[in-house]
Amino acid sequence: MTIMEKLVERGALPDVAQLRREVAEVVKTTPVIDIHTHLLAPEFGEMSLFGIDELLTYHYLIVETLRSRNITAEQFWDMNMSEQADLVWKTLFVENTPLSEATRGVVTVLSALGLDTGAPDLSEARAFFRSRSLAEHVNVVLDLACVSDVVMTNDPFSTQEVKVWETCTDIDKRFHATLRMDRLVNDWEHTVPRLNQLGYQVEARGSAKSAAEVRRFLGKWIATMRPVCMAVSLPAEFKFPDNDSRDWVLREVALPAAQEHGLALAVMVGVRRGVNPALRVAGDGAGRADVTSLERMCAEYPDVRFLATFLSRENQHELCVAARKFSNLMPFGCWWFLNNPSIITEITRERLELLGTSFIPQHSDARILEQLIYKWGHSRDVIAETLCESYERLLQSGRAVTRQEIERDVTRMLRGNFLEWIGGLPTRPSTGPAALTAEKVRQPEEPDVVTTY
Ligand code: RAT
Ligand code: ZN
Repeated sequence: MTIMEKLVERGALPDVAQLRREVAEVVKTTPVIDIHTHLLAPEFGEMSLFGIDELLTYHYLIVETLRSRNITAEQFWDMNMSEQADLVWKTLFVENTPLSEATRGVVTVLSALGLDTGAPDLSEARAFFRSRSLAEHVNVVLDLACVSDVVMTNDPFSTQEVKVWETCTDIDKRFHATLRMDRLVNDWEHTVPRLNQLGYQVEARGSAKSAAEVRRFLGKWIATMRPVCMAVSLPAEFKFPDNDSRDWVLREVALPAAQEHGLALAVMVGVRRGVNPALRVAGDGAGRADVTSLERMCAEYPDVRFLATFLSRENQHELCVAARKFSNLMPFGCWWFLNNPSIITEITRERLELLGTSFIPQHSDARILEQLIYKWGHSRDVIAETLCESYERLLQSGRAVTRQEIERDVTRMLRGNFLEWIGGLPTRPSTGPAALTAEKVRQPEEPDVVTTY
């Protein structure tokens, strides 16, 4: 008996066409845990975004509209949301062909929901979304996207969000929190007075007492939100170690909190905020970062589990190499400007070659509910194709895989690695606001700062 005959006897798939079909099916039907989104559960009310107007005014599409139309950013921002959505539709979908990834995404969503992808205007789509109940719609979308769990981005300084955490008794259990650290880590100067207003005695000049106070603040929010992890975006020029307030907050607050509460820290490196401020939420850019800073953090904090993604294409290979050196480092996702089929293909290939299945191939970064349909649909196609190539190469080398092995590999990448990293999904108590937090939440009424995270 040949080796291949032995493998076939054990259920392996030596036929390439069949292998491809099985891989495509497994990747399509394995429910994913979406480890980074900006979605909020329906209980967050108007902060939970869905529908055609939200889809079309997604910041990725705003910049594309401004490139194809003779209109200034100021003129665009002066319009109301439905006028903006009408203009985006007319510009990118009627007068131009929706070839970019973000425009094709809208097409994928419309066709999944049975809506006309070539409509002259938005009346049909608007009527459709008006007729939906949000609760039912969430189920349909999660089902179509095959997403079992959504990880939100939660800002403990957002007055609007805090009100919900304070009062809502039962937040949809499929939606999990992330404690977002950007304001603390990246905007310490403005965060100090805010913490003081909230009753925490913190001074701008870092002291042991200040650090303890901020950790007390985090402890309260960890008890309330039960986050799956903490997360922070970092600029392209991020250095570790450094002599700035960011270094102090990381060393004295964030990393000790990760150790104390056993929480992983997700770092998203390489953003250049406000490259073109006139574009507001759409004005951020990308820059090449220094992966050795992350390596130093992993080496100094071996007991902290890091999830990491870099925004620059040029950092991807170094990230894979760093992950080979540090088993407390988990690469994840193809972030933001990298979330395009050509780049996802390249990054996923590279990761498979260097790390096997020990990485998390994608997150959606969805801000609007229905984006889950396209972001996962498009990424799954690429992940399946890339996996097929790897299995085919393996077959050429003399090892055929079984359907069970394909399922094991895909499940590991789409959910297992994350679950293992965070030690399982936490459960939130659902017995009412009093149980959510021991301490009364004090939030002065203040308009929320508009952020891109
Ligand atoms: O992808 C995005 O929508 C960006 O605007 C950012 O929010 C980024 O993903 C982040 O989390 O900072
Ligand atoms: Zn994001």
